[in-house]
Amino acid sequence: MKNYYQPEIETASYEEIRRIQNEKIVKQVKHVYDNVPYYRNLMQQKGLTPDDIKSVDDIKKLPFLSKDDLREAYPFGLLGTDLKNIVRIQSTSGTTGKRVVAFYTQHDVDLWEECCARAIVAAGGTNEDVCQVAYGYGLFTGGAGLNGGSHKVGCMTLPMSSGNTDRQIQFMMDLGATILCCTPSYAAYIGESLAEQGYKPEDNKLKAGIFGAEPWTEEMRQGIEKSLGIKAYDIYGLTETSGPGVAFECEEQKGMHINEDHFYAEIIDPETGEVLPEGSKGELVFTSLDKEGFPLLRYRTKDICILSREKCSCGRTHVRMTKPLGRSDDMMIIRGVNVFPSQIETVLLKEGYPPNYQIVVDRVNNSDTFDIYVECPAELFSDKVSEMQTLEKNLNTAMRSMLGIGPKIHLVAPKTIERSEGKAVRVIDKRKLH
Ligand code: DLL
Repeated sequence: MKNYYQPEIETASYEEIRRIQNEKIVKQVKHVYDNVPYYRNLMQQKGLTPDDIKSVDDIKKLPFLSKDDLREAYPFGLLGTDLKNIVRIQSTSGTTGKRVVAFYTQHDVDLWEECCARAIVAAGGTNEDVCQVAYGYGLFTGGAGLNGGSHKVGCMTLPMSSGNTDRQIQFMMDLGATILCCTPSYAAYIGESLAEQGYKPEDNKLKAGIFGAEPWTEEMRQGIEKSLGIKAYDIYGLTETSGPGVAFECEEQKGMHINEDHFYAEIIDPETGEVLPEGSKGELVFTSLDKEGFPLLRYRTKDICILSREKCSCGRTHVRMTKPLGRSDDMMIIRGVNVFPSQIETVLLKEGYPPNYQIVVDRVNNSDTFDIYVECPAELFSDKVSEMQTLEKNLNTAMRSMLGIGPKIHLVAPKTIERSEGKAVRVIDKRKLH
């Protein structure tokens, strides 16, 4: 038997989904125009009024929003309603400069949790399940989103948050968790830890995992499925659109269905902004069709992917997206934290180092390693190991306070980092995630 959380909408015909989207977009554009002066201004610059948007086909006329707009409008500039209607905020893992704060009304929280509930049911979840949520709780959207979805499905929810792996394992085994929600790298780590403690995959009661928030490969999926004895499902989302649950995998495990009744997806050429036809690889852009608190129109995710309307055997009709195949900006996700090379450069310059550096990221035993090689200015360079270690330690502290995670710093002799004649290669990402 097929399981859906909201069967009517999840299996609605293409025409029905279009009808709903057309109805919602007209209302939403008016809502944004009337309540978000920042976006009204962008529309006016293009000579647009809400009357110009009569269906989702007209969305392509609307201006884009990017992370830069979010930064400029921080904190309240893109708020879509009176603050008294807001019941919650969530935020990204970036630092102050890069931080995104998203606002939710109760309606928005319900909508978001329903999207997560759809993902849990698609992974086989029912009210008989025990759902262990090991995504971080707090500002990060992972814990809150899956926690809410699990409640809606009626699972017994274990609000573990991330970390404290021994305790995760104890609760998992003692309370008989059947569904695990966390990042894929943490799932792999939990798998390894279970094996180290002498458990075999069949010793746990887990049947499924819902893993996302960072890139992961098919090989990693197979490894996790084997070590935990489960089926591992991908889930996608971003703080700007609400959080996890914008798209999720079904039993086919072949791309993620986008919840199209809430989010209208486009693929654009990241250079020109032109909308590309179905099947093209490009940057994913989302328009939220019915959010009240943070109603972003045409938000550029920077995630590169492909959309497909190929029929899915699960019966869901919503368009599917591939895993993100890369990003059109230089953001890296290291141990779940968003890191931009520009932040690293800022720290180096502030601490008196030249911007000659190289970032090396790798994945060893399913966890990310993060090294930065930095040229030491001649006046600071010393042949005393202890002096160099002190410099490295200080730089590590400065990086940690900017990025939220601490890289291993390697100070190297002046002029030893290769110079480039074209674009400098600042980042060497060996993780082979795409
Ligand atoms: O990571 C929301 C989330 C939480 C998704 C839990 C899934 C599960 P942010 O911290 O705002 O939100 O980061 C969003 O993470 O633009 C992608 O680049 C990346 N990302 C999210 N899900 C996936 C995935 C959450 N399944 C950014 N595969 C996005 C690859 C993903 N990358």
